[in-house]
Amino acid sequence: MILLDGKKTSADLKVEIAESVKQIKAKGGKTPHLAAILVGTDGASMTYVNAKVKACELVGFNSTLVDLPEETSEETLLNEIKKLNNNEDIDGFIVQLPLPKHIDEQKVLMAVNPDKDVDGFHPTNVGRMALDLPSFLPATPYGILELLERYKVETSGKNVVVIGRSHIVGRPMSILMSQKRPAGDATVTVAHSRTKNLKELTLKADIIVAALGIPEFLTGDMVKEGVTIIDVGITRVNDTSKKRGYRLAGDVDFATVSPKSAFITPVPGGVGPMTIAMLMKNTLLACERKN
Ligand code: L34
Repeated sequence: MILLDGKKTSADLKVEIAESVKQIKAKGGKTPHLAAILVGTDGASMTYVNAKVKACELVGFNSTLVDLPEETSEETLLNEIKKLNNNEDIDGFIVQLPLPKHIDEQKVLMAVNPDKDVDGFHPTNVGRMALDLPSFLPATPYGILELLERYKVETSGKNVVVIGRSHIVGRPMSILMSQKRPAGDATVTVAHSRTKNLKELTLKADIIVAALGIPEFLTGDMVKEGVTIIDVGITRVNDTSKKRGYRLAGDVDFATVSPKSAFITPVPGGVGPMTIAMLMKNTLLACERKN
């Protein structure tokens, strides 16, 4: 069993990005600048956004955090997006999800200028991705591709089962892995809550991407020997034995699945840190594209 080490790989990536930034600055180029909008005080979202700001510092980017209260109106949020769209110094920005229920997520994502959409969530970028055109790839799927590539996990002609069809992970992952590209050329099945006989599918899978958000859902009896496992889940489960009062659980039951796996991502330290590194990569790209 080989761990797909997202912590180490993301650290390597950030060193590479920092090197590029150094070269840009040496040539008198513009310092990449990422902004993030956070609405409310969800603990996990705050952790992720803070990690993004810290990563910016590490690679030599400028960063701006737009911190808005939970009760922010949709109109105010759309206005903040407009300001970032029009701010010449901002190369890319994200609106951290999930948003409070009174805000229409679709409307918000559509308001972001596609050239600054470093999350790759705008319909223009999703469409471009689906058509094999250059676009910003959503950071989590992009990070998974990068991990598979760097660890030389063979994907061509393999049976991939993606569990979950979210717009952020499952849907783009299934599109990307079926494309003619590095970490692509796979035969992809998308499973979801209405899928019948999931176990029949997962037992035939060479690679499983678990992105459904149910802690320890995928168990050892559901996978074949030699499988590659990508665990996207990251749920805070109450645990009074921990100082913080919770533990982080993936969608995969690591204890029973890892002994049967050729490759497997841990939680934490797998897909999560890769998401952050690929956001840095997209921001660098956005800055380079502009100049
Ligand atoms: N707009 N919203 C937007 N873009 C995104 O790309 C995200 N996502 C997801 C949630 N909402 C978003 C993230 O940033 C998930 N996500 C994310 C980012 C980082 C980590 C996990 C999820 C991460 O760093 N995880 C660490 C553990 C962090 C902790 O202690 O809680 C890990 O090792 O997995």
